[in-house]
Amino acid sequence: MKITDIKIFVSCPSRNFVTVRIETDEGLYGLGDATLNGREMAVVAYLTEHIKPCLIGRDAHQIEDIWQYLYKGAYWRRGPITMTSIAGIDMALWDLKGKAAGMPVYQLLGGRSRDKIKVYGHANGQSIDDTLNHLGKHIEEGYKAVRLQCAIPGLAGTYGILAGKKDYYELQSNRPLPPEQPWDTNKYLNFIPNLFKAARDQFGSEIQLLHDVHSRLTPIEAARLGKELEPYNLLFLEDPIPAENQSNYKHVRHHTTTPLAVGEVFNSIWDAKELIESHSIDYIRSAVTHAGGITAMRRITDFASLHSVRIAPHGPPDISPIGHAAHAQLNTWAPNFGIQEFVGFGGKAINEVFEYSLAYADGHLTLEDKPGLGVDYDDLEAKKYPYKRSYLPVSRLEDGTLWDW
Ligand code: CS2
Ligand code: MG
Repeated sequence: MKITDIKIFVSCPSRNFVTVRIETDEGLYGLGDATLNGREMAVVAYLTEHIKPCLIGRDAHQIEDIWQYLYKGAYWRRGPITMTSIAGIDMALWDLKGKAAGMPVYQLLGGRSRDKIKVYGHANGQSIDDTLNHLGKHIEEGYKAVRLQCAIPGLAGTYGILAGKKDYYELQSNRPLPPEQPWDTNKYLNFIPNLFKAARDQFGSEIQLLHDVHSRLTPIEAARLGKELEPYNLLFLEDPIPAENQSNYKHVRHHTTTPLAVGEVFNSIWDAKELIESHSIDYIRSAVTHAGGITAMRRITDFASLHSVRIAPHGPPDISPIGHAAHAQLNTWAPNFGIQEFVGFGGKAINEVFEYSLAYADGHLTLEDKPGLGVDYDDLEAKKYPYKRSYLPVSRLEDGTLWDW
């Protein structure tokens, strides 16, 4: 099965998505997600200029060799642009292999380990009451696990709580440059335990709760937060500190029994190696779309399982339904699956452009058995939704100092 063409599409049916379509001489095509939020066009250039010309004419069945060729063969290894580009190609090749075999990708990985995929949703609000109302709605919809984020009193704007009100695309409609948000660690640390206390007081101990720090703390601050949240029994505390220094997680770990999760910005197994080997974390949150595809995530998953670490793939709205479908295939197989982040697919336009065989019910996703990833992409329909330049915000302290993500 020879690769005859590789098409790269960019569209914005509510969010920007980069979609890879590998075409073959057997008439089959495979689809992959290569979306990197805020850096979409850099990935498009890498795919168009540096990957596509090297792959035309190769055997689409040689997934491993193509992965090694794009990773080891590039000389300049790793990095988000390279690894997201490799991911788009790798996913499309797994989709093709599944279609050629007449089997869903999870069968090729080793078969089904579970019937359905447990997910966590996001509850956000401008106040504790607001956030708890949103949590209540999730519980009514059957969610067994929910992430809580709340506006920090005294801070004008908090990342992650805009859902249902505005998103950054709207915020930027007249000025497509990175928005800026204030950050104050003291206000944050003094407030967050109150949110979780209120949630447990109102909803009891059954519902699993999570929280995302977005890497804003130092190790000792994260240790304090982890300790103060222990009475509220979180499923995990996500990205408490930046992870460039993998050994920093040991400090947090040694001070608290709150489980820790990290990995959404990782782009290779090497970013997680020490964290996993030293069992400094409980969940690895890397995404198929950003960590080099299914081939790479299968390796990360197996490596993590040796160290009692479970996978909890990053599932934001800035991963396309193709990336979510790849996660569903991986999660159906992975013996050490933990939980999947899932906030829905954001509406009508997405559903006109993408087809996928995933359905939410009662706190879980189920995957319909279809060959490959079980997805499709309508490139003509997608033309109605052209790319819109957009950025994630940056954080600054009150005195103007640029702060960590
Ligand atoms: C978040 C994301 O889903 C998460 O856990 O951290 O919203 C993240 O900020 C975005 O995906 C960045 O593109
Ligand atoms: Mg996160």
